[in-house]
Amino acid sequence: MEYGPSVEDSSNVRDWLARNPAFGHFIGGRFTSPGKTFDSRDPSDGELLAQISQGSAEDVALAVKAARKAQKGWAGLSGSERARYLYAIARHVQKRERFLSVLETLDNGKPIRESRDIDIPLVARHFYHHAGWAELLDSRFPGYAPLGVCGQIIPWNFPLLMLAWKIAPALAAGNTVVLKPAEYTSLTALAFAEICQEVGLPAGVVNIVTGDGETGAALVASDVEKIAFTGSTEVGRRIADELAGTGRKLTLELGGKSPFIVMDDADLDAAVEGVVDSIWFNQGQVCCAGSRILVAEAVADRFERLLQTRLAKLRLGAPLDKSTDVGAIVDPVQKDRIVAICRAATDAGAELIGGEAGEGCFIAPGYLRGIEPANPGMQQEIFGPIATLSTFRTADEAIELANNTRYGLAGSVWSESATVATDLAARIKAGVIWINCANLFDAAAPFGGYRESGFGREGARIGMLEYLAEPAVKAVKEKPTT
Ligand code: TXE
Repeated sequence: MEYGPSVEDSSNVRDWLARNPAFGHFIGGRFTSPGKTFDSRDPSDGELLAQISQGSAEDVALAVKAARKAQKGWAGLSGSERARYLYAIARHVQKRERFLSVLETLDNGKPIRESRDIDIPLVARHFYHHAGWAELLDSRFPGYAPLGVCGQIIPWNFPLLMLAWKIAPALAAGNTVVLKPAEYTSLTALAFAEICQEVGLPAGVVNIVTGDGETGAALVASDVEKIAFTGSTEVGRRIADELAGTGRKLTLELGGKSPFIVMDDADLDAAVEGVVDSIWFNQGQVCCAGSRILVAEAVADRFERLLQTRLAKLRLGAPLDKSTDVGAIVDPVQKDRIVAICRAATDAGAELIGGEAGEGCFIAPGYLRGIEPANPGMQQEIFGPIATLSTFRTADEAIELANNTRYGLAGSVWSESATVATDLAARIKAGVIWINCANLFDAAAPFGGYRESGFGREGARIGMLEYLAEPAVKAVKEKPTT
């Protein structure tokens, strides 16, 4: 990859990788020796970054054992003692912000501006927020108890941020965890393990076992008290089947095909900028991406002209270049998937504007126009930088199109009228609705979906409840007084 003058310095990350050519798992506070390994590569140029261990069922069992051994002691600390560790983790993440951003970008292919300005700051914010919940635990959740050991399986689109969404509330509530990162992006989770060591987190409170779906399946089959999963609807369904009847707690955050509705009174320049944040951010590899743009017919031509002008200005390129808007897709397998869905969409009559597949893992941002509601491009999650564009005449028609999906994760509404926007927002069947904005996240705002987007919420008070066991109701029969 050719690097210009605005390329972020990656020398300290490369030194760290040179010192760590192969990683073991992080179990009981220490790194194990690497076992059977697989390659972790920079998707933008295929460079080998490190060897990652493929976790076996035995590795998972050792990690669960370490987590179980640590759990009573961790739960026995007062909430404010646990908060001290979470605050320390947040501060260490901030201290290593540049390092973690570069590592995330190298491993995942996302633009450095995004990992530096969005992913890593949100990671720190998530730990700060949940340190607050640890402090408040006894007063806000009297009688509640931690679940025990939580198994957590995360995807590759926001690797360290998804780790924070899982680990921070679990620890605040007094649980210990075994987390499995996605096989494409394990490196920031392993750097996070170092942070756990640096802050002196008691051994076994956080355990990280790397590997692919087989490692994940071993974690699901173990005797942990809860599984928290973020990933594909297909794997989520399999996990739900497996846990059915076991009484173990489960939360699932799965795919989406979220509507992005532009009304005829919307600020069109702002709405076009919203599309950039919504579907071209992170190469469209965002579960809540506003991937179906629905525009009022009266403003559709003007909106599309503005959209094309903005699209032409997006810079596709080296993820470490600070001027890059759209980086690399995480892996060739995912790139092929995106290309295949786009082909199915054009075969079914849609026209693809932009969206050319380039060398390696690059796909230019684009959108599908002239697309029918039943077209596979309109129904399947593309999980790439390709939106669909269609029009509607009335608000009722907009809602009908918006809800014509098996998913229900998010939605975005653009209108200058608060009444119109809030009315539409209330009629979209989705867990998160943004008005005149898109893809804004905060630890204090619960996140999660309905239908095939999964169930359970992450973040805020409701997210804490997903990691706590309700108090038992105790009835005492009083003796009659004589
Ligand atoms: O997902 P998987 P993939 C969607 C998106 C994407 C598609 C496929 O449409 O194109 O899914 O991506 C672990 N038991 N999303 O194949 O396989 C796996 O190792 C337990 C949306 O990467 O679901 C990884 O850690 N775990 C999504 C995690 O599950 C298993 C984010 C996700 O991988 C397992 C990612 C098994 N049997 C993909 N098989 C979102 N909601 O944001 C795999 N895993």
